[in-house]
Amino acid sequence: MIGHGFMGAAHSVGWRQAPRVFDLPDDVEMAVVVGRDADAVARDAAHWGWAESATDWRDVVARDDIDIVDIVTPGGSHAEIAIAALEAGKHVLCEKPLANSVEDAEAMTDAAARASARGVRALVGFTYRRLPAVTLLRDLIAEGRVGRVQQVRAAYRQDWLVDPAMPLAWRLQKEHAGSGALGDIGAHLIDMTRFVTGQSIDAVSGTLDTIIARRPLQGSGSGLSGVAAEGFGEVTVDDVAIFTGRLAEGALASFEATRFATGRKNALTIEVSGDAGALAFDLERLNELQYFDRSAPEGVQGFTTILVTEPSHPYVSAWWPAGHTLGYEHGFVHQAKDLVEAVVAGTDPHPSFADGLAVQRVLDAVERSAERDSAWTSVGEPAR
Ligand code: 4PW
Repeated sequence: MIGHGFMGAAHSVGWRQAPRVFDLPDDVEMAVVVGRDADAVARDAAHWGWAESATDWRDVVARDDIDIVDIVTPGGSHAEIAIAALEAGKHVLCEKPLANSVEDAEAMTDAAARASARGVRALVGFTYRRLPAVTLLRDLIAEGRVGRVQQVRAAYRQDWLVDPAMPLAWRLQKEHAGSGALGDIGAHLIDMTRFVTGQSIDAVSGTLDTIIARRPLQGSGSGLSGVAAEGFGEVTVDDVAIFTGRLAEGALASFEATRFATGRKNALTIEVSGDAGALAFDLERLNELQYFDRSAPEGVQGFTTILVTEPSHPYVSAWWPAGHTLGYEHGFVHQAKDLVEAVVAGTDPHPSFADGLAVQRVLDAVERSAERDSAWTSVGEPAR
């Protein structure tokens, strides 16, 4: 695993738990975790159960005893590491968003396609796909439970930047993160919309806003918190991204990605409305799915709550008895399980780097739209 911040912790839980909970077709050995600070990465390796730590990812990617490279660094380094790993014949799991630009995402997708022809697999970490309720939502739409999709409403709301004292973390710097709320959390909405509807997003109209343009430099910290150091720096990404998208079969989707939703910590919601029914998911109630069936008798119609905790639901049977709930980390366990199974079976796992590139094209189109007063912008246009 290359990187050892917040996502490093989440992925470590995934690698550790997957072979214990699921009956995987091969062993998982947590071999080595890589970071720039030798002491810090050694501490995390010991804490999370990796056999070794190292400071040079190139040495690790070249090692014969490594089969899978898991990339949990900021987006600016994804392309170089992922392409080197794929070319060295390693299967790759890369955190989202796939890259910081369409150009890098295209190069990665080309490398993944060449690697796939040699039996090497690539997966991009849109982990929320693997929550049982989100997979079930996709399955129910595919079964026709909502009929023709007519509208999608998706929002991802956090508030960790409301405090002006929150320091200038890497997620606020374009060179590391590519974009702000748009790429970090809006990317989840784009992937989830594509996944559950099975449709591409073909055109967008968007607006971006940066509410606090200067912040204290970061002294220490990782994830969504940090401690300030002396001095200030410029925020070079968006704090808020609001956009609409046109799906391939014509439906309109609305998206809001924000780090300024005061009081909302990690609130992701999606609602899909169709001519036969509707389905709604809320990450803060991730063991539930709301379903409205228009064919139910008048007078008893209403959204019903499906508790996605039955052994028949996706991934659930490997965990606890019916009704015993799951949490945030389980998507990472399911991701590790699915990648190991795909590697052993010789199949390409989803979401592929091509899916990651499709998300990147939408992110890029939203930025281009925002630069032109929210003009509707085709996603298929060549990147800037
Ligand atoms: O991918 C996202 C992150 O970058 C996460 O799912 C949540 O928002 C948690 O951290 C950020």
